Amino acid sequence: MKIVCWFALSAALVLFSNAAYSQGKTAPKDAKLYFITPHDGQRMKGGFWARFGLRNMGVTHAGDDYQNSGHHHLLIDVNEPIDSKEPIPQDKSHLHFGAGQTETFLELPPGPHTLQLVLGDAKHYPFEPPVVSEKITVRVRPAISARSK
Ligand SMILES: [Cu+2]
Repeated sequence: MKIVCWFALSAALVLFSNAAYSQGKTAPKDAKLYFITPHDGQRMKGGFWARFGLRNMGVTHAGDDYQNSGHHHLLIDVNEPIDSKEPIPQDKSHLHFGAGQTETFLELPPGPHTLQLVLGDAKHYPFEPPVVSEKITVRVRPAISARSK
C-alpha cells in the first residue's frame, strides 16, 4: 500500500513540475534570433544552407537546462502562431536542432516558402517572451528538368 501511495505522489509531483514548466522560461529582453542566411526574398536554385544567428543567449543541446540558453527550431511554411504554453511540435514543418546545430541544408519543393526560427528550452517550450526570428520568404526555382516537362 505504501508503494502505491509513493507512486501516486511522485506522479503528482511530475504533473505539477510539468505544469510549472509550461509557464515558459524567461529570456533576456535583448535576445535576438535571426537568419544569417538566407535573407528575406532570396531566390534559390535548389538546396541551400540556412544558418541561424543568436545574440545574448547561448545554444545548447535539448535537455540541457542552462540559464539563458536553448536550441534552435526551424518552422517551414507554418502559419499558426507560436503557443508559448505548449512544447514546439515535432514534425516535417517544425524541425528541432537538439544537438545544438546552428545550420542546416534545406531542399524544398519549388515555389515560395516561409522560414522562421524559434528558440526552445530544454523541454522544447518557447521562452517568455518568445525568442523568434523574423519570418522570411524564400523562392525555390523549379529544376530545369522539371521545367521542360
Ligand atoms: Cu526542440
